[in-house]
Amino acid sequence: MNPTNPKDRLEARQGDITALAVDAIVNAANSSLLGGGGVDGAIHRAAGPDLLAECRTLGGCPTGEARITKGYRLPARYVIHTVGPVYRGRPEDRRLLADCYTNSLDLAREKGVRSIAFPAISCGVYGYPMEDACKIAVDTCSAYLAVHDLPEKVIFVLFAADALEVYRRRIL
Ligand code: AR6
Repeated sequence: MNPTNPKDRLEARQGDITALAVDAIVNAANSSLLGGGGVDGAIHRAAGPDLLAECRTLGGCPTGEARITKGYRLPARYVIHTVGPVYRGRPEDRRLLADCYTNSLDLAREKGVRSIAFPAISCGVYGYPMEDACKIAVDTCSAYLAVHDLPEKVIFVLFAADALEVYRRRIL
């Protein structure tokens, strides 16, 4: 157990997640794991075609679960693909989104990942309100870090300045 405040191991930054030289980046994928738009498209473009070839061997991924691949041409060693819920305002949306974070962190820890970066899962095409999703992301990761030494560091990477502000306020 790490005695420090888990929030000291959380950080929010603005930018493009594909540029980050961390041990693992998380992809907000769909259940086919065969690519798409948004951050998924950006990750596949930057990683190159070998990423899609490995994803094809995985047989998809249910909502809330996660799968891990290599990072290929990315600076990150691994990509963890997770499938967020399409937001419908149901109670299970919250649980499924929290599961995305916990299951991604479990896979990272199994591989000895020290630094991991998350995008705002479900906050684009899948329509999750940023404030609610941020609360779930920060609180779930914070609770996880309170009981695990790995990953040492979790970075939330936000595309937009207003999203960054929402995260910064929650982490303080
Ligand atoms: N770096 C960081 N954040 C990004 C980047 C980037 N390069 N590109 C977009 N974002 P979305 P979802 C932000 O739609 O809502 C795909 O087609 C974006 O501004 O990528 O989980 C999948 O295949 C937003 O805040 O993911 C699925 O079909 C956040 O990342 C579907 O979209 C997530 O937006 C998943 O939808």
